[in-house]
Amino acid sequence: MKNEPRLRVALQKSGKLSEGSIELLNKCSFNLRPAKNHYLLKSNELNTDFLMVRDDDIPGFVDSGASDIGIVGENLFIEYQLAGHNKNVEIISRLKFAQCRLSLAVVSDGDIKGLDDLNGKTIATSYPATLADFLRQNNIQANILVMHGSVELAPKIGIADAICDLVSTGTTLKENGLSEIHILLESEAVLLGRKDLSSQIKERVSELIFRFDSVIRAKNSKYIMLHIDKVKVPLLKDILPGCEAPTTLELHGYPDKVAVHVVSEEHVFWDTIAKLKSIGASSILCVSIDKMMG
Ligand code: PRT
Ligand code: ZN
Repeated sequence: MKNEPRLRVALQKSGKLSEGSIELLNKCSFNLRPAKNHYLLKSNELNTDFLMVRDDDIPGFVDSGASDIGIVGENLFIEYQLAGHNKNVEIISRLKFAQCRLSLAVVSDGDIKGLDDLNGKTIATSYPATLADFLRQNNIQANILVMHGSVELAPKIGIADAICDLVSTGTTLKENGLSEIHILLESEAVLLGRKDLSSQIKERVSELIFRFDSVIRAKNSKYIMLHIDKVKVPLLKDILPGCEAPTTLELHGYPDKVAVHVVSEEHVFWDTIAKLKSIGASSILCVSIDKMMG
């Protein structure tokens, strides 16, 4: 183990991706405890070093070999590719957190109502390559003003007519008197990897992706157990997604009833439980799953 090359993973040090990245890794046994001035975290798990950097540096780190893999928002990777940098890096896994969208937004009570009205106007953004590509594809002639933060301020102070920025809940747009008029792309956190990883590193990356997938699949899944009349079992598949072929066990002393065990990979809400009860299910147990392996 000592002579093996260490797996290098680039993570965002602080920001909207850091908490989700650390939470996911810690559920995979890495036990990371990031601190303010720690830029390099070492773990014995899979012989891994974590490089804590700004997200903007991560695609380049992976591309150049400074790290083997890294977690970024897909939006940032698309920008990196459209800016013409991508040579040796690709998305190797989707991580199902930090969901957001890159949208065009305009002053809510202003003159711009649709895409056509953007001709001749100025749009502020931190994603100039993605915006330029969109404008080109839609035949819109607009100016791009590059800002590295506080993009929502631009229309207010008169330096732009519209913005192209990330939106999650939409609260920031609302607070700044802006309304979304078009979604350019949807994004989530992704794992980037270099295309020419050595076989030793590739093996560990595959193990890491296996662990990520086990945790991600388990996140929304529930293990459900219930008792029900045998004849009602076919009705379960309409209520519980994933219940086409449930495990059933006979209940001692109740020949017409069975215990049903099923993993549902979709959210189980209170109304799901109410529907189960309405077809006569009883002794319903709904259990969170830690990891789903295979
Ligand atoms: O310092 P560093 O360069 O590392 O971080 P950063 O400031 O460049 O990035 P950061 O932490 O803001 O975002 C990192 C990544 O998180 C993005 O590239 C996205 O992939 C993802 N992400 C998910 C978001 C959001 N949700 C998000 N809501 N990134 C930014 N926002 C901002 C958005 O720019 C806007 O200002 O949050 C505001 C809108 O949020 P709502 O909820 O009010 O709509
Ligand atoms: Zn950044």
